[in-house]
Amino acid sequence: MGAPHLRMLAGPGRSSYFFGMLCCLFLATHGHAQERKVEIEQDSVLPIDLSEVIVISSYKKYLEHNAHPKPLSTLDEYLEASQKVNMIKRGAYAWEPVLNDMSSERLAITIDGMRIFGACTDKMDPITSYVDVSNLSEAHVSSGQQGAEHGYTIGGAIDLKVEKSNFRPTDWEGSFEMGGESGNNAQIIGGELNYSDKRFYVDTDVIYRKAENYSAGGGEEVPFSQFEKYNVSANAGYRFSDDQKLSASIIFDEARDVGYPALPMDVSLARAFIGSVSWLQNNFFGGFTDWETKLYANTITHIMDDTQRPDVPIHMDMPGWSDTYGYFSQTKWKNERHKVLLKLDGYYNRSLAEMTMYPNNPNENEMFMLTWPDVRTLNSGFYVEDVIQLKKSSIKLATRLTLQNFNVADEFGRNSLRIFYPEMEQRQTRFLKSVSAQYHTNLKAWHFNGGLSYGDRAPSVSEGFGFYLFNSFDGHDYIGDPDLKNEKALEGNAKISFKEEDFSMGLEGNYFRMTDYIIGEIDPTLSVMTIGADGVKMYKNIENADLYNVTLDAEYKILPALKWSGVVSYHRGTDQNGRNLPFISPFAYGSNLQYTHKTFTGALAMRGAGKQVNFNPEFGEDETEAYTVFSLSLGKQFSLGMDELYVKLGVENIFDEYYSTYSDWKNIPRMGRNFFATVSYAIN
Ligand SMILES: [Cu+2]
Repeated sequence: MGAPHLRMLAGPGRSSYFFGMLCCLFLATHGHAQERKVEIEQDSVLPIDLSEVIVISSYKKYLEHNAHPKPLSTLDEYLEASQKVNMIKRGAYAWEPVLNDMSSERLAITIDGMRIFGACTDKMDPITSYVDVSNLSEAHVSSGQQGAEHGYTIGGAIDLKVEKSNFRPTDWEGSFEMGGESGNNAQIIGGELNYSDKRFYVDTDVIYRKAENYSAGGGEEVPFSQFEKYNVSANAGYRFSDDQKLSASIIFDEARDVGYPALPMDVSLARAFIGSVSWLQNNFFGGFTDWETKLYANTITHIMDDTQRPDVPIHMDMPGWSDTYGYFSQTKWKNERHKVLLKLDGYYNRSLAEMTMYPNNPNENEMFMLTWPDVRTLNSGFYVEDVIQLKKSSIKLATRLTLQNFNVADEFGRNSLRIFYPEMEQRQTRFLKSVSAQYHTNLKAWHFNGGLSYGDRAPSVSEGFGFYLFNSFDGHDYIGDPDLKNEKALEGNAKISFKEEDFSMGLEGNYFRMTDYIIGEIDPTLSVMTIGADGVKMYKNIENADLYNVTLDAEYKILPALKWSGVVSYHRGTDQNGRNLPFISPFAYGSNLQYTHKTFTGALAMRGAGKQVNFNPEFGEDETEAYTVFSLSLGKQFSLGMDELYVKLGVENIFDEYYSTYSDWKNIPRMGRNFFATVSYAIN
């Protein structure tokens, strides 16, 4: 099963030695970075869904898919390379996924179907920061209500699939990997050891990453961009009979000394324990099959730290905790015409965050606030879908019904919010619904997909109950509103594609008409809590928001060994007054040329974006300049008896361009020219 990889990345000193050595071995490079190529198996899961599958690492897999430009990339880099996902960056670590111009609170992000919620009031710890490529086999990206299987959502879902040997008769397998990068002196080391037979399997892996401050194009160092993290995980399964299997999984992830150059604070500790037990039975009752039930629990601790920063006007301690307990149970049924999935799920989450301010003057009192007032969320959902096969086409109908209860458990926290909302209740219940219909048909090489759907969502903990959460992007303190209405979205999507052996092309678009869109609006009557803040915003429902996304992609096999792919995309987001919404991508493009011959691969990639014309200063945005960056990578595989050695070298941002993108928090620049090297060794 997949072995973990380690890569060794080189820093200036150590790396030059390392690179020199490798360069003597061969001169090829392959894939590189910015436009990391992602394997896309569109339509392979359910032909009807406009989903994208991102194949993540695993030693074996990147031999199979040796297109991977940089095998020991962070998970964030893998996601960023996909067509549908963008990433908001506050530093070099823990980027926040964006899908259809929507991020955390509008997405359902799961690990093997498990719900996990970050413990940071400032979004420094998206779920994706608590796993690593060593744990995962792939990420499934579903757009809009097509992601409703994983929970209520507006923008879509990203389900991260944990890699498992899964009773394959592979016996013992292991691998070792090292990587290095010159741009931030990163070092990566990892290993995997697995045993699997028909009755039993156990998989273990570990990965460690350490990076110093990175340098932007031109060589300028970006202070507070360092990080250190490690991740350990184990999965095991036991087969009781042909029909019944039990499996368990645990992931431990810890990051320390993580700098967030775009934010006023760093993180001294971010830690997660993620555990689950599953029961799988092929035959359920009646004609139902594939009955899977999972129980899970996870706990996250997040400690922010401003002690490394110079000139802090007032020192603050800001810890946060998030614990989630949940389950799901699902089963399938099918005949010639129908494929049905039924799923029951639920979770209980507790989110608590505090802020203590320590005035410089010892005669002043410390000030204590609950920024998340111990909010307990109980969510229960029911999901059903039916894929109906017609003569020349198929239709998928799906619905999710959800009951969501909030309980603001802390009295001090409730009383703080009652300053603004005197009538606020301790508990509230919301009923959420999603319905969707997707259609697919084809005529020879032409395919058409189209869909219509409706969904809504409850406010997030911050939107509903946050108390003076400072947003450094627009310089405002944010206060939640417990009485917010649910946000609703009517969504339409369509795709026309053409597929032949050597050439394929697709034009895809979607449109979200949102009502009661939740966003922070300035309240001039309130005064700020954070020293230096420009004002206070309250979360509000605005009348409407309209979001459009259009993507055109193509792939052409120029020669049997040479393939070109390219993509351009356009996005737009406005409210009822035509006001630009924040974090909407400008026109963007990418192009990738890939050479694969026997054990050798090479890739040359380009990626860029136009000037950000539709920005909005109210949300802290300015006009981000256009950019284009190039990268190159070369890979070669060697067989050493039964074992395999895989080496990959590359350079990202070849021309050392100084740039930032629309999703870089406060325009922090991206990394400049970055050489990387990866060595993987697999023992069979
Ligand atoms: Cu934080």
